[in-house]
Amino acid sequence: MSNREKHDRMANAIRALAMDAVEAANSGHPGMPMGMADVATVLFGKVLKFDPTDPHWPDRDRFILSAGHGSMLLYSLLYLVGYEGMTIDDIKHFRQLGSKTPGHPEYGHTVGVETTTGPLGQGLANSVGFALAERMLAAQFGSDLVDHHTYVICGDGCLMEGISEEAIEIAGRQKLSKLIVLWDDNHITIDGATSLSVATDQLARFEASGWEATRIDGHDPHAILAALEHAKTTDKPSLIACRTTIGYGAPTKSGTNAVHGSPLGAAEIAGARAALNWEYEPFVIPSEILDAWRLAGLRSRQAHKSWSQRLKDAELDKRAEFERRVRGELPSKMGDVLANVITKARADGGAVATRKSSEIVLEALTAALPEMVGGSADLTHSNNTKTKATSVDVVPPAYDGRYVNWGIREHGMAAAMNGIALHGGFIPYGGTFLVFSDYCRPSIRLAALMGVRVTYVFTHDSIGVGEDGPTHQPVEQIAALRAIPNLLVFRPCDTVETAEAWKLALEHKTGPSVLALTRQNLPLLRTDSSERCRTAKGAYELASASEEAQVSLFASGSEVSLAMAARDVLEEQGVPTRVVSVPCFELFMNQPEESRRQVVGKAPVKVAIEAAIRQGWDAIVGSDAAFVGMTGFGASGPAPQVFAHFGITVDGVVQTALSRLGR
Ligand SMILES: Cc1ncc(C[n+]2csc(CCOP(=O)(O)OP(=O)(O)O)c2C)c(N)n1
Repeated sequence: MSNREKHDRMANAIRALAMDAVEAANSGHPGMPMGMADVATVLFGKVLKFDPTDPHWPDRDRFILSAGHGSMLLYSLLYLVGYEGMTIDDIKHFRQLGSKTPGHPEYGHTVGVETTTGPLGQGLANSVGFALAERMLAAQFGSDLVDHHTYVICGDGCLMEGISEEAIEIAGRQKLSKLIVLWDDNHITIDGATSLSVATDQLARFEASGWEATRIDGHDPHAILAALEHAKTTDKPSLIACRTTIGYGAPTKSGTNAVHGSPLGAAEIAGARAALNWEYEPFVIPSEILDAWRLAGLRSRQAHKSWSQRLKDAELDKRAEFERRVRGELPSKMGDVLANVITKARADGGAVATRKSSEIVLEALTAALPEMVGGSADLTHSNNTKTKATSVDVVPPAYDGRYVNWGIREHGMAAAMNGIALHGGFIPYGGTFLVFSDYCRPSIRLAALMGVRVTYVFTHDSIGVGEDGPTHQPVEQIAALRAIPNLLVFRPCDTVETAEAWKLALEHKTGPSVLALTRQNLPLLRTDSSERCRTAKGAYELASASEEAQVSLFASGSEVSLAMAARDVLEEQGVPTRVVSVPCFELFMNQPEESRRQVVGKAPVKVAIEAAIRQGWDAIVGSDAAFVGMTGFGASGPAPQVFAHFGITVDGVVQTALSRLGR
C-alpha cells in the first residue's frame, strides 16, 4: 500500500465511523468529520504528541475540537488510536443516554476530551488559556517538563461568534506561537453557504491580530503536514485555513448544508462507500487500517518515556511541587494564611469595602499559592485583583508573570480562564464588574458544567455602585448566577466572610465560584473570635434575638450590616429580632433539612433583604416572607441617596417588619 493509499484508508475509517454512527443514532453531524478526516489523520497520525495509555500525561499536546458538533471526528480518533475506554461499542452507542459518546464532547465524561465544546467559539477561546498556561508553566518549571502545543479544529461558526475576536486578539498579543488553529474552511453552515452571512477575509483578520495565517487544500496530506510543520516554527500563533468539502465522499450531498447535521440515509451512505472504495460493513475497520491507527497511537511512547525520566531526574522539591500543581492540591499552609488574615482584620476592625477585603485576602493567598494567576478585564484597580505576588504581568517572551491583562474582553477572559484551569497547574481568578458577568455567562456556565475551579471576582455588586447608574448597577445578575448549577455564588458581608469565601472557592475543586463584592465600605460584623468557617454552611445566625424571636432578618453582603442596624432598632422597640447572614445560597441548600430549618427559625415574621431582585429568596424564606430589595433597574446618584430612593434602608426594614407584626 502506498503512503497516499494508507492515508486515504485511515481517513476513510473516520468517515465511515462518522456516517455509520450518525445513521445508527439517527441524529448527529456527519459532514464535518467527513470533511476534516484528512486533516485529522495527518494531525493524529503524524504530528500530535499524545499517549492513549496515559491520557493525563501533563506534557501531551492538547487537541481541542472547537466545532463540537463534529464530535464523531474526535470519538473516531479516540477509538482508532486506542484510548482505553473508547471501544467500537461506544461508537455504536453514539448519542445514547449514558454512553461515552454524547452528542457533543464532554470534559470529564469521555477520556481524551480536553474541554466541553458545542457552544461555538468556546473551544477556540479555551485554547488560548491552554496555550497561555503551557507558556506560564514552562516559565516556572522549565521546558524539560513543559513543552507542548495546543491544536484546535474550528469551523466557520466558531469564527463568526464574537468570542473568537476576543480570543484571537489575546492570543496575538501574547504571541502564543504554540497555538495552532485548523479552520475547517468549507464555506457551509446550517443555513447554506457562508456567503449568506459573512464577507470577512479571515486570513487578513487573523494577521491583523498578530497571527500567521495560511490557506491549504484540506484534502492534501502533504500540504497539511507541511503547514503544520511550518506552524510549529513560527513565533506567532498560526491559523491554517483548510479548504475542505463538507461531507467529503457523499455522492450527492457533499459540499452542501444537507450533510451538516442529519444522517445521510442508506442510499447516500451506499454511494459514499462506493465513492470512497470502502467495502466494509458498518462499524467494521479492517485490521490493517486499525493496526496503522494503533501504531500512530504508539508514536509518542518514547517522548513520554523520556519526559518521565526527566521528571524523575528533577530535583526532589521541584518534582514534588510540579506534581502537586498538576494534581491541583492546595498547599497545607493555606489554612494558617487565612487564619492570620482574619485575626488581623479583627484587630484592625475598621470598615472596608469587600472588594478591598478580597484584595487583603488575595495578598496573603497569592503569596502562599504560586499556582494562583490573576487578571482583570481592564478593571484591575476597581476589582482589586492585583497583589504584590502577582504584580508581574504575563507577557511574552518570558511569561513568568502571574497577572494577565485580558483587556476589555470579559467573555474571552472567562473562556481562557477555563482553558488555564483545564490545562492544569494553575488556579485562575479574574475580575470585572458584576453587571458584566452577563458578558462572561456562556463560559461561566461551561466552567460549572465541566466542574473546573475558576474564581470570578465580580465587584460593584449592587446599586451601591451609585453614580454610574443603572447600566452599571446589577439587579438580576446575582439571581441569574445562582441559577447556574454547580456554581457557588458568594456575597460576603465583611472581611471575615470574604476570607471564608475565598477559602471555600479554592477548596471547591469541582466547580467555579463567584465572589460578589462591594464598592462601598462595610463594617466588620464577625467580631467574635471563633475560628469556625461559618460561611461553609451557606447561612447562619449572626445575631440572636434577646428573647424568642418575633422577627428574623435574612440578608447577604452589604445588606447584612443594614439588617444588624435594623435589629438594634427593633430590639429597642421591644421586638426580639435575629439576623441570619446568607453568604451562599448553594452551600445552604446543601445542608441537611433539619439544620436549614434551624437557621431559618420559627419567627412569625421573616424579612429578606438584598439590593437585588427577589428571585431565589423564596426557597429560603418562603413566599410569605417580606422582601426589601429591588423590583426593577436602579438609578444614577450618590449611593446613599439611591439606597434611600429604593427604600433599602434601616428604616425601610424596620417599617416592613413592624407592619408585618401589625404595629
Ligand atoms: C453558540 C452556538 N450557536 C449556534 C449553534 C448551533 N450550531 C451548531 S453547528 C452550527 C453551524 C456551524 O457551521 P460550521 O462551523 O461551518 O460547521 P459545519 O457546517 O462546517 O459543520 C450552528 C449554528 C451552536 N452550536 N453554538
